[in-house]
Amino acid sequence: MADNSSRYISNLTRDTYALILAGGKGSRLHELTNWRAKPALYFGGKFRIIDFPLSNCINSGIRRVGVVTQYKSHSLIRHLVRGWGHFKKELGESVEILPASQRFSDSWYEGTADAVFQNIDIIRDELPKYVMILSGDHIYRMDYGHMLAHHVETGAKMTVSCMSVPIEEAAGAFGVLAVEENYRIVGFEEKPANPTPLPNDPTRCLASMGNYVFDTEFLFEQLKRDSETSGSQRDFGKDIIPSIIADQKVFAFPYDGGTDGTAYWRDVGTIDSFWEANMEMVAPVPQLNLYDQKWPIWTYQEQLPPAKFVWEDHDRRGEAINSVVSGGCIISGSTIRQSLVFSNVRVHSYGLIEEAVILPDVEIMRHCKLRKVIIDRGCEIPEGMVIGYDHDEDRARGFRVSEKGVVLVTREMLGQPVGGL
Ligand code: ADQ
Ligand code: ADP
Repeated sequence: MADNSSRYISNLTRDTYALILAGGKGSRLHELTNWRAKPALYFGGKFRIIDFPLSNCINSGIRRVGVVTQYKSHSLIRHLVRGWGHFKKELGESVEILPASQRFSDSWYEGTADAVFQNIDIIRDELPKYVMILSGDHIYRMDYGHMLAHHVETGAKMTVSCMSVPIEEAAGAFGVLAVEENYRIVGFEEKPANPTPLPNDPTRCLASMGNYVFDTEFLFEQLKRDSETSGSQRDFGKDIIPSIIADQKVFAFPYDGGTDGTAYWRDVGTIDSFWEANMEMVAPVPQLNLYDQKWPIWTYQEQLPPAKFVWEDHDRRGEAINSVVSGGCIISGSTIRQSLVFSNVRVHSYGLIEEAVILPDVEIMRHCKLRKVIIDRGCEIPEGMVIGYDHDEDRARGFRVSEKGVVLVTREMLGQPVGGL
């Protein structure tokens, strides 16, 4: 790199406005996203998915951020206000919520490009040189400063972050790029059924991570042009990128995991991938290090007493092994293994909980056995209930059993009231 000093990059990040797209439906997560947008989904024992791109912005030195919301936004907005509402405009920092409000047209946000188009005036007010458009749906850590430096050094008008993934993972799921040796993008297909493999590896292809850097004026021109193009679905992947790669300098930025070289990036689009990504967090040495003080993941930090483990006079200890347990929890006389227990969870005696993702405010009564489950926020698991051992029985009780045998339980499935939390 010509000049990759931190001062050079900090000038770029200061001159950047980031827009996090957090309005998608996330329909393959079924009941987990019935009432909350996918970016508001809980993750990693303490966080919500949106905390990852937001923390990446702050840690990269991008301090002006807009979060575009649309579907099921109540829980997301509540989290943003509580956890991300303390930035000071006077210091040049802000996290703004940009709900679809029909300011420019009679319609809600159509595709992702329209979601940006409808906020052009807000971006213009900030006078940024670069606009970074980020997906609010992914779990990863990335220094966006490196991507900005790459954008400037290649002289690109638009840069797309990408990583190599197995062909079968990309098919129908990701935008797939073809690049020249210098990473100039020469081909792009949005979610092709048969992705074009990398020239040097027939088993893998180059997938778009859905994160883009634009020169601001170029972005505005393209959005305006697209808004006047009939038949456009107003989407970056479907319309904007394919329409500009032939004539404009559009480059790919290969993501290699950033500072520590570990390329961790997860799109938790299904019940199974959500459960698996959570399980990765309780591996003895996870690929994504949440304990790195140089790259903290910020979130809404509720004031709660410390987690407590109780061993009373009977024979069962309250214990958790290869697990994370958040504040406000009391684990009494039960064993928890390889699980994530979010805040304010109570587990009563004689239970065995394994490979479980227990969202906040859950109460598990005595003598329960849970294996390979996701328990949604606020559920009360009745005394003696066994979940995850007999899938026919799980289904008969109205629980959702995923393709890979993860059992999802919500308050509605248990016939429990949804209010009062
Ligand atoms: P997808 O993630 O499938 O593909 P999309 O559903 O458009 O694309 O979502 C992108 C982001 O925008 C998500 O964070 C979503 O929440 C948000 N979003 C979607 N519709 C929105 C709307 N109307 N208003 C506001 N926000 C909205 C994209 C790219 C692919 C790339 C993958 C990587 O199109 O090329 O491979 O991301 O996951
Ligand atoms: P989160 O756990 O993500 O904070 P909540 O459980 O608080 O989300 O739900 C978000 C919003 O959806 C709230 O306004 C809540 O009242 C509403 N909600 C949740 N579940 C239901 C339901 N089953 N029926 C109607 N509204 C619901």
